[in-house]
Amino acid sequence: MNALPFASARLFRFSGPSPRSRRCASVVTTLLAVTCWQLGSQLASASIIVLETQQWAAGSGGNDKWYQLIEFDEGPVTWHTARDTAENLVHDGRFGHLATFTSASEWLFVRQAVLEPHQKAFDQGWIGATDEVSEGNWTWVTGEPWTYSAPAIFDNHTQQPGGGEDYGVAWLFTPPLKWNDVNNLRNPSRRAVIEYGGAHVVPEPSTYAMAALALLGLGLYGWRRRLPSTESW
Ligand SMILES: [Ca+2]
Ligand SMILES: [Ca+2]
Repeated sequence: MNALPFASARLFRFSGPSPRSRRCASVVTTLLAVTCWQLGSQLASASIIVLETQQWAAGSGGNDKWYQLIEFDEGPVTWHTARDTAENLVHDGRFGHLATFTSASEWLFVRQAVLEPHQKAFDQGWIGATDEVSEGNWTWVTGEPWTYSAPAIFDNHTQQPGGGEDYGVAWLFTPPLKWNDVNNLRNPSRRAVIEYGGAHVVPEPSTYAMAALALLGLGLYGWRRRLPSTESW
């Protein structure tokens, strides 16, 4: 038998309780804390830029939901990519979806508070409207009834190269802003309008990171407490 296992055991025994190992444990704790914090931030921000976030407060006659205008870092995307991205975003503990407007007051709030501050010529943002299943029968991604459509200037062109115009955008031209129908592939959009509604469903990703950090900290604290103190040597 070679003596390496014994030597390793002795090395561990003597290096554990030294002041140096305690400093190392502190450094490791700090590095892991920073890593967890950064991971949480990255998960929360993904590959989008948030241009505006506003809550339609109940105190102002709203529904307490949050609305965002986002921009994709890497350029225009299809409606389906925007839809899937929206459904993986979380804000205030609520999942997102492409925004739906079922009343004049909801659209007025989002138009004025979220979109008009970022209006831009020849720009547009995906919203949660589509007639991809049945031409001319517009629906919301959430399944809410199509009860309000006054801002829509849909003409349902079907002769465009690459198929028809089956996906809704908020036209970010000069006010009053409208909803237009565009072709998914020919007119991809760099922006999207997100709505965070309903009950709180999941913690923020950063909350998971903070919980992991807390557990890690407790584990390291327990490990350090189990080490013999320097004074006993
Ligand atoms: Ca809505
Ligand atoms: Ca259409």
